Amino acid sequence: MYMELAVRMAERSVGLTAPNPPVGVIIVKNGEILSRGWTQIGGSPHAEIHAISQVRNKSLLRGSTMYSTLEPCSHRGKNPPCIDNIIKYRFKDVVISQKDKNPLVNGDGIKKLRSRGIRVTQSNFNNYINKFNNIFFHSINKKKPHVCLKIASTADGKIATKIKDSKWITGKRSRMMGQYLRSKNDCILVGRGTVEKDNPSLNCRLSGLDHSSPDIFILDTNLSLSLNSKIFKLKNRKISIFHNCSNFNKKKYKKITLIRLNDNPGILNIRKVIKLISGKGYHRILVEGGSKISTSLLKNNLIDKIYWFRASKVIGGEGIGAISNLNIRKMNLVKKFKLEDSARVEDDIMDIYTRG
Ligand code: AOF
Ligand code: ZN
Repeated sequence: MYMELAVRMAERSVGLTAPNPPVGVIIVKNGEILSRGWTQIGGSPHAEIHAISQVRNKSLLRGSTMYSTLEPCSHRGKNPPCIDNIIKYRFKDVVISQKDKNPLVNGDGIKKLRSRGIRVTQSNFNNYINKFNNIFFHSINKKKPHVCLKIASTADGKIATKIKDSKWITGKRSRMMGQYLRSKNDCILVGRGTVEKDNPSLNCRLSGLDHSSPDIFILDTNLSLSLNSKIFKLKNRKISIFHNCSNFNKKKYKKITLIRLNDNPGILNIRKVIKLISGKGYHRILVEGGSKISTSLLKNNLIDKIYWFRASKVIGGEGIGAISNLNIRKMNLVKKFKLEDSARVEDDIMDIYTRG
């Protein structure tokens, strides 16, 4: 039960902790919860320290049990080692759900706590928390971050009319869900076309979550995007552009980070892009279109999850499809997904697919 609560705490911080993973902690003594903690914005302080800091009378911590969704760290990074405080305040037990597969920790936290007489047990809680932590492990160890694609289309899978009119396809509530998704990811990735045509602000304006608009990555092969778009005027947003240009006016891009890929002219290698984003400490990427980027991610089997919002509207064959040509001729070559969930959202349907 306590680990389940710890998971709830970790869930609070999903999308806010990059480059660190979201961790949740519950501190218990004699069947009573003393404190709760979760990894704070930007990854500091760690969940254990957040939980400990909320117990005013530190002597209460002596003999208590800490439930953590991840092994407490033993290394000194941006934050001091969590185990130092666990030892200092004389915890009796630490229950973890998983070892931290970050090579800097990887069982060392468990070993050091045990060497100081603290009992450490691993309660392999359920697949849910493993899936949760695995996103971080895959990203840091294999440079394979979690890629979630959001599509807002008509019932016949179109994202715009033939003259590229797309406002609005889905309803207000679906668009609010879209904003919530932004808050639960470490960054947003979009193609140049989306910025140019939709002129989105790509932020989360939901009340109480307006501090959780993630950093933005744009693919703009030839750096042809006009800097008059709305997102370049937003305050406090970190924006990076992947491009493939050797000649451009650097001064124009004052606050924007430019990342040049030395690919063939006119092409950006999406595999490289995803790896580079992961290498920068972003483990959950939300892709918000358009069809070019969605198609190339699908082709490369890089999509882990799709949130597909489908309005009760039909545009017809000349509209622009959510996904363009994949050149698939046989059914055994189609891209397969599992339908994880499906819900009605006003007059739209939200289907959640996971990697098949
Ligand atoms: C914890 N509790 O809440 C989190 C942990 O650079 P640092 O010092 O912030 O350390 C980052 C590493 O710590 C990160 O890569 C991951 O292994 C672990 N994250 N550890 O004890 C936490 N978020
Ligand atoms: Zn720590």
